[in-house]
Amino acid sequence: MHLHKYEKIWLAFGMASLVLFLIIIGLAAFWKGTHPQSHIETIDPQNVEAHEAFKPENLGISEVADGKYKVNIVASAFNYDLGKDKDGDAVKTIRVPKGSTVLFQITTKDVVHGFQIAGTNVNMMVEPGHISRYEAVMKNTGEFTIVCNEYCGIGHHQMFGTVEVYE
Ligand SMILES: [Cu+2]
Repeated sequence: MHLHKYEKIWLAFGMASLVLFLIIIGLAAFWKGTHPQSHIETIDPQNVEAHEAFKPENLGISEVADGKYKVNIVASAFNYDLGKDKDGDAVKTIRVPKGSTVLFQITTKDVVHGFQIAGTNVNMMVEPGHISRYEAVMKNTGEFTIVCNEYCGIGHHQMFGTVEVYE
């Protein structure tokens, strides 16, 4: 079969772009750790308390095993509910030791929110009716701000929290 010179050039160009895209996806997934959204499990947004993880007493951080933690969060306009401390005040800071594995489980009662821990690989979209999960290893010490990166209304900029990773 005879192929015209220009046809060969375009075929080569097409194949090279495909290979380049696959390399970029591969690097993003395996080197940068980019992950797809994780909201496979559904939940009734009107009644998130019915789910074991989102009962008011189960919100916030809990140690699952040595060096393994679980953080349950309910997002709503314009707050991240991280549970209450022993004085009954709202928790605003989650503290974990360096190198610990933390599973973040989050859902929302109202509108779409974001859950990003700036400076880490944790970045999820939180949609009503879904549970978003991501497990991260906290490799670096410091204070990391939890920010909502999906515009959710007038008080959007007031939605934040802190993750403190200590030595
Ligand atoms: Cu927001």
